[in-house]
Amino acid sequence: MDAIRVILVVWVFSGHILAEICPPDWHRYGESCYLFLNDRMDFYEANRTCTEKSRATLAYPTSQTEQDYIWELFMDKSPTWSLWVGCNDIVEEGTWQNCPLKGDGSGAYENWKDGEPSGLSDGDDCGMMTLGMNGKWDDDLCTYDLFAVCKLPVCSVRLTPKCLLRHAMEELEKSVVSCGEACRSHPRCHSFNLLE
Ligand SMILES: [Ca+2]
Ligand SMILES: [Ca+2]
Repeated sequence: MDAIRVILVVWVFSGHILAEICPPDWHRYGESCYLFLNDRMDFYEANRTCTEKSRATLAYPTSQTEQDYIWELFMDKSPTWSLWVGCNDIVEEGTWQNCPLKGDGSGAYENWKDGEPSGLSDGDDCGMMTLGMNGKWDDDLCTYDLFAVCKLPVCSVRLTPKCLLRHAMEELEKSVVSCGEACRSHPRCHSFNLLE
């Protein structure tokens, strides 16, 4: 039984705790979880890999702070290649999915390099954060092998509280409040952990 070390308790309901967590090895930022894919792969395989992992999607930032966070995740790996951003105009040339074009009036976040997406040649249909331009977006061939980051919303799970009091497990099925009360009843208990 693994201890869940970081739990954001947002709600106590019917003796259960609603906790928001990310899968193991994923990074939490805001209300989302992120996973860096260590192997380089083309856009299609990167998408497929994200979908196979907890039904995630290829990450595309919707704010500058999220762009910065994803970029930092990437730069921590001392990369030598660029990173996919989950935007493309594969279905219809010039109609971009997930990423708005400059000045489209939507007000949605975009980070295109000047003059991009250029779409100059067939197949320049996939967005990437370019290493040489500090993460600015460019459209290029979807068949390049690049790094990628998957994203999914934090998972809400209900936990039945079990208390670890004074290094002894006590299963208190009523609620997290029971753990607090049990701790208070022990003269030397100053805190308790919740185990799943
Ligand atoms: Ca294109
Ligand atoms: Ca381009």
